[in-house]
Amino acid sequence: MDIEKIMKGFNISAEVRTYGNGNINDTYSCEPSKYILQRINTFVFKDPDRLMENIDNVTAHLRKKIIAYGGDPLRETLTVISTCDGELCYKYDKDNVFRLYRFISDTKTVEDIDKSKVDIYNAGVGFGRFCRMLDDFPAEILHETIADFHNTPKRVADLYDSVDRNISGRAVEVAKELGYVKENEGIAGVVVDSIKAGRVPVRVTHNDTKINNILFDKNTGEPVCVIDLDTVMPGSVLYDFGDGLRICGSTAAEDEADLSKVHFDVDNFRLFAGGYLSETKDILTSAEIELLPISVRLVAFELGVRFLKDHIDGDIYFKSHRRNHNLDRARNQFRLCEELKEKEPQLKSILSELLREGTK
Ligand code: ADP
Ligand code: GN1
Ligand code: MG
Repeated sequence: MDIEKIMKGFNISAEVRTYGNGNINDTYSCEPSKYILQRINTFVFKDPDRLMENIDNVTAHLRKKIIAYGGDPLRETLTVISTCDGELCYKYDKDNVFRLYRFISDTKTVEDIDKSKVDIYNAGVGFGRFCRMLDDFPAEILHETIADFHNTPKRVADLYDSVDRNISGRAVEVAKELGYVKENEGIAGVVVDSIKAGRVPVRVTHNDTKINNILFDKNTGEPVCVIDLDTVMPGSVLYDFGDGLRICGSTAAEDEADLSKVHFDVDNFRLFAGGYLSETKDILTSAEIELLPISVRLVAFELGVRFLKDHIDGDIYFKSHRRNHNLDRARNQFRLCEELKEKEPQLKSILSELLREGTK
């Protein structure tokens, strides 16, 4: 690909280097003028124009809020740089679509294995604040960038379809994992059924709250900016809380293959939940609060199902860096689910304590 042509499309000239650890898009840093260039994964995101429209609208809303409380809008939310033609992304060709952001300096990202106790608390604060700032965002103007993204029963049904197609021939090798899904699929509807019944509200949510989707201040460690806004859509706060904790609560990386290292740490739960609730306790409903403990197992289960499906499909969705990478990820998530099942009563009492204490 002609990188210079892409840079010219944005009217900049820069040295471009691969950057970051995402599973979906390709990210590059641009030097010396500081930008982040991203190739949007059009296999995953079928309509980049609508996706960028969402990001433009959401960041405009956040910018107004940040200015209103006296924050720095160039630091605390993403700034999209338009192309020379005034577009929000540059289409090199049908499959190679790029966007450019201002690089947010003096920040760091934290990968799941490197997280400290302070990072975990601050991640909770960062994602909780994001949820609060979007509480009055007009959800009806958002496009659904991936249909049924957190529809867990649909994810399970899609896995079974992949097993029937068995494109890679791997389905027979994963009978044990498929048995686990069958045995535990009862959890899949716990949030979507509550939404359908009108018990749990739909809000504007991030939908991909891994700790490496926050930029933290390099010096103070405080959460500066929530990034990776491709999946900001109407959804449930329970998926954001659960997704944050399946990463922040785990003692190992999401793809750790040695399952003896994979545990769910209830102290990490206390920290993330404390941070999250310090921002959101006044907006969450009692039905949402009730489901917070089980949401962690629900999202770990959903991700296990998605990784297993991708393994069976022949590794076509998530970036895979080694043999059986997706299978390792799936087993890791199911291992977490098992421990979470035992620990849920403990999580419930921690939440009650936090809410009584006022969540410091
Ligand atoms: P993916 O969707 O592939 O996960 P992300 O949008 O999360 O991609 O970006 C990948 C990495 O690039 C992040 O983890 C972060 O380190 C870095 N990054 C992204 N946007 C910015 C930005 N505006 N300023 C500084 N770093 C950024
Ligand atoms: C993907 O892009 P990234 O790495 O932040 C995925 C998430 C998964 C995550 C698992 C659009 O997120 O849903 O939880 O990998 N994003 C998409 O690591 O599918
Ligand atoms: Mg990311």
